[in-house]
Amino acid sequence: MSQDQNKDHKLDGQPDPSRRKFLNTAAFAGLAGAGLSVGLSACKQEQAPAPAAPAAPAAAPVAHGSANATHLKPGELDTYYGFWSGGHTGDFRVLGLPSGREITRVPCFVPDALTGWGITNESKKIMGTKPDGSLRYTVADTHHTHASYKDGNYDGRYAWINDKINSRLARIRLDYFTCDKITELPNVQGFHGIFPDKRDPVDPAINYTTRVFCGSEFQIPLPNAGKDVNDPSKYRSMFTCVDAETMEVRWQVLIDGNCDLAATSYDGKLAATNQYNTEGGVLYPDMMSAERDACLFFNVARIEQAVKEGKFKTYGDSKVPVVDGTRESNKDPKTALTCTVSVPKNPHGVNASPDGKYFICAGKLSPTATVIELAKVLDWFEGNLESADKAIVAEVEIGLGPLHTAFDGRGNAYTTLFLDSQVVKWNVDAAIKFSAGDTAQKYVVDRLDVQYQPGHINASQSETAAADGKYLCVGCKFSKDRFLPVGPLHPENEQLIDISGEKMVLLADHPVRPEPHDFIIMKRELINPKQVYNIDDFPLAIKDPKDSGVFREGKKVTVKMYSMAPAFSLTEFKLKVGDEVTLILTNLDKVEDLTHGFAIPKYNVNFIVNPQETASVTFKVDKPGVFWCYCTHFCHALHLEMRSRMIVEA
Ligand SMILES: [Cu+2]
Repeated sequence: MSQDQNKDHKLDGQPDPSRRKFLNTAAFAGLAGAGLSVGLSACKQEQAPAPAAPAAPAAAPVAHGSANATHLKPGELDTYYGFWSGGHTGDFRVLGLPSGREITRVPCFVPDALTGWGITNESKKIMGTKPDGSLRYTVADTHHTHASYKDGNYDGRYAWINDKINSRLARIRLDYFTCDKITELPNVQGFHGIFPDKRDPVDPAINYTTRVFCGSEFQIPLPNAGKDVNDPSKYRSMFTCVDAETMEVRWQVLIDGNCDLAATSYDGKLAATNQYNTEGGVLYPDMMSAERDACLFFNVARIEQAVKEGKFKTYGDSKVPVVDGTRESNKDPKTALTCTVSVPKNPHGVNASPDGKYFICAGKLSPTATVIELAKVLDWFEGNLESADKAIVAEVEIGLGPLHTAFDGRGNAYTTLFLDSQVVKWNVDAAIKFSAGDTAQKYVVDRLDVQYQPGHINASQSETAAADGKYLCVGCKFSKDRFLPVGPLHPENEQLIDISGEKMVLLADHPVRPEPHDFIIMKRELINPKQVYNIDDFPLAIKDPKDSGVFREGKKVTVKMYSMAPAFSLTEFKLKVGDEVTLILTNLDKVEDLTHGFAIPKYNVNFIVNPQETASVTFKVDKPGVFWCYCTHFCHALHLEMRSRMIVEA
């Protein structure tokens, strides 16, 4: 273990130097019940204000660290998209950066009152329903979002986001910014990290994302059907591969320990997850008993070959092939599907450096970052490295509670320090030289206080071959005094930092409803959204005005309508109590930004149709009377007059 060589960077109020060593089980167990008291007290020691951003001279071009950097004049557009997870709200947030303005939210896992997500038949089909047609789930916990790659950079096709509660993966089409598929992973609980592959592990012609890897944190009995519930030694977790196009689960790997975050190599050959509970503990102290946990690597090509050769099992009702990635079965490197590289105590976060050479794991309960050289991991799989831990090329102290790492493309890494309430900028090459014995290397370049207790971090284009080192965002878990008080529930604080110079400069705070977890930031020119739908993409579309009308087959009624500002095609439609109605609405307007809504009072119906979009709802007619259906989305000077009478006869 190396020593912290940056003594001048140490903060005041560190009475006990040993505190900067491992937080042992006892120390951390003392926190149980006290919540995050260590984190908060660490923060109190460090209330020194962040360095103020120097004011930019009037009318000068925006300089490094300028407060003006985040201010856009009216009508100016941001230069980056930020894709954020919505946390408990179960959606996908789209921000513009550097302004930090929230532009939209894409509903995925949880119903949304604006768009009618979870109300329309089309969205319910994607979300999944019970036999009675009601939604299977109405809660979610989104954590991680990542986007598809081509040639090592984002290609603007898809983004993915996970739901930890119900182990679901949603895909967002980045042409329309809509969720088009949701997959529930079998055999796992606590689905946490995701990462798309960056190219095919075998076929050099496939230089874009074809798979999404998913880690699962919670070990469970397999199959999880009521047996072995009192025998934690039988609890296991799996690493899952989902097909990026079909969104079907391709395969799973049974492993020792658990999965946390995920990362993929630029050559497509390796995926990895950091593991914080290699002990397989069920109780809190058990999960922290080992001094070292791991970064577990998956040899993707070998796993797929094993699946092809039928070397797999299935569990319970699931048909997904599960290969054996446990340590016991993978001792011979030349045939191993997995490779375990040890990492100090309960690591959190594994991130791929933009030069493609390293994965970096942060220690969480150890004040260290571990740098693993991927070429050496591949050497191990070839039988040319005497032990997997020889792939570790640096393990350096960077501060207390390191969690996640971002990159600037200039050889520097930026790691959040949860307990220190800081971001530390450190140089990867210097850290490697330091670990190799050159103790004159000053690998820590800068430290910046953040407000407060940072978790996720990401920089513009960070985990791409085009990392540009302009902006860094930090998701602070606590905001405390940074915003107007709004009662007991505090927003979180998303902070924007300028990293274009040697020193980091804090530019802006943004409140956000809890809790966003992870995010990515990409150049705006990589995304090409469409403004108007293609009417042919909707099988139910009412393309010809004369197809509008009420069509009855016994008690089943189909109401076909179209909208064209400022009118619906039917000024009224008649139904009878007891009917089962499917109402289909096509928006025939082709004008950009001309969206209509459709609400039915007392029937719990409201949804929108964007230009050239079709949506439908199905409901039982159970209340007689007159119901004024109206357009809920402002569309025209006569928007208030845009109505249709639903007349229900008893
Ligand atoms: Cu309207």
